[in-house]
Amino acid sequence: MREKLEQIGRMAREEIAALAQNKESRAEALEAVRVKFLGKKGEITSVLRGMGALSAEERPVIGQLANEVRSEVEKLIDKTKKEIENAELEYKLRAEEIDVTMPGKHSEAGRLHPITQVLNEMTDIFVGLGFQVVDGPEVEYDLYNFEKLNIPKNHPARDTQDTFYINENIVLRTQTSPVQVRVMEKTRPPIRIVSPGRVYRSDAVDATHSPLFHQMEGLVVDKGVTMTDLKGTLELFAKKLYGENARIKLRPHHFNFTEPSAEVDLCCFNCGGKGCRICKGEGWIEILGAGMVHPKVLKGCGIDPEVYSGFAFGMGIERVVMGRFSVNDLRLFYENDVRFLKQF
Ligand code: 2U9
Repeated sequence: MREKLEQIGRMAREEIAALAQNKESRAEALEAVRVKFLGKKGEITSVLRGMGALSAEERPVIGQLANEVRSEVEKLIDKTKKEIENAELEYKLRAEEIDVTMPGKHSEAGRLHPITQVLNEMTDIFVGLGFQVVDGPEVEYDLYNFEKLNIPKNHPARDTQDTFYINENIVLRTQTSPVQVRVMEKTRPPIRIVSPGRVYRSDAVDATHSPLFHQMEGLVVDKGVTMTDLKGTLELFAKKLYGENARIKLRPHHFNFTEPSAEVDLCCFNCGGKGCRICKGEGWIEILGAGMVHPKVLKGCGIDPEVYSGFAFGMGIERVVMGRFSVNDLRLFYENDVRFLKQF
């Protein structure tokens, strides 16, 4: 039995030492060794079980030897376990090491499209003047897009040459005015709103035309609103957008939805009115259309024109963006060429 125990001790030492070669799953292999020698059915336990057959003199001697071998194997296993754990931790720390001196990975930040940038800037100016921003459908009833704006059935704007029809009664909105109509129908004055957004016209694409473009319209309805309020508001807007020296003038015009109506010109920001390439020698650049809301339009939206009056204006955004960034071809804004868009 002595020899058997000494052999067990030797075998355990050899098997534990052999674990060093086994780089993978050393922890599991060590556990297997523990079970083999120290487990309930292990080698040492079975020797201890057989001690009943020994003589009274041999029993304590072999018992002591068995305990010594067991404690030696236990210690060896514990020591090896710690070594394995340390080695694994070391490996993990190395594998997860971050070299803070490595150059960073550059991720390019996106930016807003130039049209959105200008649209936001214009919207902010009106918000600063107490206007609310409203949105509405881009697919509209012709009732809201034309009829309620005093644009009769035979009007050229209604022609399929100019307007995209979904069916007889539904169009892609050609202006954002139907948004204002919807607000007037639902809201009691005072009303002070702007409606920025996409609009559609059946135009052939060229440097200054696109079947999809952007507009911002505004509407103010209250008691005692006059043309003076319109001019003051637009003058303030022009100064905020083009700088304190900006000047505007109103030219008589005709729109079905406003009476009187005007086109509004901005004194050329390039030459100051002398005439140059930008303003085509005129000294002035047309920037928007405006007028006093037609009494028929107010009435059609449930607002009494005897009590209330209002002014409205509308402008194309692309023209402002082109002027701002000195771009002379509208198509560039829709081609999504990042090399172009990155510049703004
Ligand atoms: C309601 C009543 C009146 C909106 C207006 C204009 C004048 C105008 C054009 C500018 C360039 C369209 O993009 S463009 O081609 N717009 O000239 N728009 S007054 O008048 C309204 C709107 C809603 C209920």
